Amino acid sequence: MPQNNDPVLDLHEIQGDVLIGLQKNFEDFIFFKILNVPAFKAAMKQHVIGQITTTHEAHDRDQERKMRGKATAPWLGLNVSFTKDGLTKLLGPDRAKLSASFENGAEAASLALNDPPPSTWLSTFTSDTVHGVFFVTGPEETFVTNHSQVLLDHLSDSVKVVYREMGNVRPDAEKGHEHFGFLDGVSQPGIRGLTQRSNPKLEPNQGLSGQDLIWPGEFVFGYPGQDSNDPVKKGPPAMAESWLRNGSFMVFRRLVQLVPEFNTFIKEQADILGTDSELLASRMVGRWRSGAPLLLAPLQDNIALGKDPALNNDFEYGSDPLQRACPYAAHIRKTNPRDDPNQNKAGVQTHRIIRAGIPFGPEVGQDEATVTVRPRGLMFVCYQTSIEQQFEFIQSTWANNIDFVGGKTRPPGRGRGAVTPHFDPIIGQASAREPRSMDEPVSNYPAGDTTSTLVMPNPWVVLTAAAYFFVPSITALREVLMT
Ligand code: N7H
Repeated sequence: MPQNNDPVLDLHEIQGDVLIGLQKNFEDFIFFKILNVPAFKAAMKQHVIGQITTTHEAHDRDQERKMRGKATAPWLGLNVSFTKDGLTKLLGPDRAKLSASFENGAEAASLALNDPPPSTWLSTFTSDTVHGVFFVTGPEETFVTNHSQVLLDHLSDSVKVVYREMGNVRPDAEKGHEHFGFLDGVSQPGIRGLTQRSNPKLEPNQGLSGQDLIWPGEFVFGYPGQDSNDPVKKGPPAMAESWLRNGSFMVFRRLVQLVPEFNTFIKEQADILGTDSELLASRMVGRWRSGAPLLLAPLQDNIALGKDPALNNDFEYGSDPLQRACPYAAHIRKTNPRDDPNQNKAGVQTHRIIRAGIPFGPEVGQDEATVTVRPRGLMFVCYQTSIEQQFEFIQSTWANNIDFVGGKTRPPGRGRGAVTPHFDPIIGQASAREPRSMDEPVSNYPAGDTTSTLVMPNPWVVLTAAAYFFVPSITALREVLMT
C-alpha cells in the first residue's frame, strides 16, 4: 500500500491481470471478432463490464490467500482487451492513433523480432481479424468453461470466436513451473503505490529484498514512469490521451516449447562438454529448476532458496563481472541485466515488463521420449506502456542480440579479446533460423579457466501466434469504447 511519496493508483479502474495477475489454475483465452457493433456494445454495458475483475479485487484476493494459505472461494477472473482493429471497429476509422508498434501490430513486428513468419502461425488464429480477447480464469476447468459460456451467451452473435485455447497450470509438484521444468513468476517488478516494502527503513526502494520498486507509469498510463538517469526518481508519464489513463498495452505470444527435444539436447551436450546436465540447463536459464538463482547458488540447486520470495531475488550481477556464477547470455540475465556494470541501471528499469502468462498443453507422455507429439508451451502475456521500449526491446535488442551485454573481456590469462555472449538460449531468435550459440555454458565458478561455447542447431521455443492489445480502464470501457 502507498507510503511516503508513492503515487495513488486507481485500483478500481485498472484491470486485474495487469499489475497483480488474475488468480488462475485455468485461463480461457477467447480471441474474438466483433460482428455487430451496437449489439456488442449493448451486451458489454449490460452484462460484461460490471463483471470485470479489477486490480482492487485481484489485490484483495491475493492478500486473502496469503493470510489463509488458500483461496476462500472459487474466484472468477474476467478481463478484456482490444487490438488496433478492435479499437477502430469500436471508435471508427478516424480514431486517434496510439503508439506505432501497437498500430502496426505483432505481424508487422515479426520481421524485426526474427519471429517465424505469420504464414507459419496457427492457421485458425490468422484465419480472421482478431478484434479483442477475453481472459476468463478460475480454479477449475469446468468452472471456467461454464463462466465462458455465460459470457458468450450474453454476447450472442455480436461476436465470432476466431481462436480459443485453455491455459492450465501444471499438476502437483510442477504447479508454478513452466514446461521445461523451471519455477516461473519469480521475478516481477515491484510497483510504487502498490507493492508493500518488506524492509521500509533499510530498503526503501525495494518491495521484497532485491525487487526494485518501479514507477507505475512503466505499466499503466497516467502515472509517472522511471527517470532514465536515476533508478529511483520518477520520470514523466507516458504521453497518452486522457482516456488511456489506467490502461496498459498487452503483448500476447503463443510459444510452443519442444520439451523432449530440449531435454535430449541438454543431456547430449552435457556429455560432450563434460559438465552436469542440470547445471548446463540452469546456466541457460540463470536459475535452477527450483527457482534458486545461479548468482546465489552457482554450482548446485538450493530448494529452500528457490521457493523463498524473501531471498530468491536478492542478487545483482555487479558481483559476477566475469560470468563465473551466471553466463551473460542466461535467459534471466539477458532479459533483466539488473545492475550489470556495463549497463546504466536506470536505463534498464525503463525496459521492465510485468509477466502474466500460463502454460498450455498436456504433460509430456511416455510416447514422447525424444520428439514432441502433442504441442505444449507458454501462453506468454506481458504488460507495459511502451511495446517498443519494453517487450520488443527485450526481445530484439537484448535476447536476439549476440553482442548483448557488451563491453566484457575474458579474465587475464584467457586472452584479452572481447566476449560475445551470443543468444539468449531460451527465447533468442536468429534472423535466418541459423544455429545459435551461447558463450560459457561450462561453469568457471569460482575460478575456472575453461572457454566453452554451446551451439544450438534448432530453437526449442517456437512462436505460433502473436498479437498486441490495449487493456482499457473500467471507465474507458463504459464512457468511451462502448458508447
Ligand atoms: Fe522468461 N524459462 O523457463 O526459461 N523466464 N521465459 N521470457 N523471463 C524467466 O523470474 C521462459 C519469455 C523474462 O527479472 C524465468 O519468473 C520460457 C519472453 C523476464 O530476473 C524462467 C519462455 C520474455 C524474466 C523463464 C519465456 C521473457 C523472465 C525465471 C518461453 C520477454 C525475469 C523465473 C517459452 C521477451 C528476469 C522468473 C528477472 C524469467 C523461462 C519467455 C522475459 C524460468 C520457457 C518471451 C523479464
